[in-house]
Amino acid sequence: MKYLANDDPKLAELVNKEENRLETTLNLIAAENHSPQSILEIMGSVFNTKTIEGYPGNRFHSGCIQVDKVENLAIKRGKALFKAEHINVQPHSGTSANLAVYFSVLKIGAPILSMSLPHGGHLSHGHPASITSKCFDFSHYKVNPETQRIDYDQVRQMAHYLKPKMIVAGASSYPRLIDYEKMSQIAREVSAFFLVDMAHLAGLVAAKLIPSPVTHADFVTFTCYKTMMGGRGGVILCKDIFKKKIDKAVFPGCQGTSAVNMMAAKALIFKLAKEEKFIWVQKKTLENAKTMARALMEKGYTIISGGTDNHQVLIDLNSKGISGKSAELSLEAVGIILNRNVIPQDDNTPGKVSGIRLGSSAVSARGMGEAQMQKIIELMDMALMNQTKIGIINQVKDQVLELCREFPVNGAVSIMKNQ
Ligand code: DSN
Repeated sequence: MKYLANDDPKLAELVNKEENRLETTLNLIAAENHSPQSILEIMGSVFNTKTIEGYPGNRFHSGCIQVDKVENLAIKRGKALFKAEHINVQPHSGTSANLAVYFSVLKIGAPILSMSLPHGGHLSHGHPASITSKCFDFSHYKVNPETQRIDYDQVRQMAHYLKPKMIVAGASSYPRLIDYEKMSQIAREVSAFFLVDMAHLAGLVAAKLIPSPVTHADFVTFTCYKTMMGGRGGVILCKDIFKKKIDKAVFPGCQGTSAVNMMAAKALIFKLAKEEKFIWVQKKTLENAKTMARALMEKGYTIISGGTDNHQVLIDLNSKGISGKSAELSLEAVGIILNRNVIPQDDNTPGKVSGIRLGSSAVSARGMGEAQMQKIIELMDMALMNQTKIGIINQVKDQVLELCREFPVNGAVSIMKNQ
């Protein structure tokens, strides 16, 4: 970062401090991961320069010889990796990708059925605060109050009653797998389009460790920086019959130029995702989430849905008498980074909420395994149960640091390079 240090020492210092923060804390945020160094390199490359409205071979600016090859590479690799009929790699984010899907086949105000945000859904699935809810008429299905899993009978009943034009499956805090076949069957029964947002799960799908929605859905969207371990940005997969509509909805419908450096990072992670080391990290991610869930239950924590089938563990803190916000703050103070999370039937105020969400991706990318997961849960429990006992809190901080030193973030990079 020598040029940055010269042009803006303040920002350079922030980069260094952020690097240090990442090295000295345990990242359990389910929507984050550590990327290979090559991803950071390509994102900071000269591909940042180019403005590229349009698609390869049909641009609105000249000088696209190399960037057309980059986009075509991302297209070729992404289609092969996910076995998709068509792919668009231009969306700036998951929300941009979802917006483009809605606008590709629906009229403004069309009814859409998606998962409620407090039950696991995402802002861009029609939350009142999101532009998506201002453009379309969303209704939301919930999880079953007993099982805390999707109630497919309820989805079917709602679909037949509401006659949505699109059904959305996919979530940002749902620790179980979704039966895509069942959801697509329901969508077909009411002649609705079927969109799966697999932003959280893309890496696990790419590694073929959990079922892919691609054959069942008309559209699949995802981002590349969560389990996928890549750079920022969104992707749309769709059936060939929607190819023209999707491409038009992304550009010029929802976006102008796309970011070539991000498209190059997408091409790169689609290549790395086929390598054994990527698959190894994804396997660890699944195993580690299960280990954390088990260890938490052994310590008396209530786990939403009683376990996990993916990289997430959602904890209901009501029985411990702690709010999600207080847990998030106490854990950040000892170097354990995660987020408070609303849970189904949450009675707490929106700012405090009753849950926390854990993700196993970033610690798995550092090379951690079962013993470290058990240690992390032990440390979490010590911190949460002794919030005012400075001596214990300091002990926890020291042990978190020790674990971080043993498994440096550079380890994430070396896992990708050498394993
Ligand atoms: N959807 C948000 C999350 O899961 O935390 C950010 O991508």
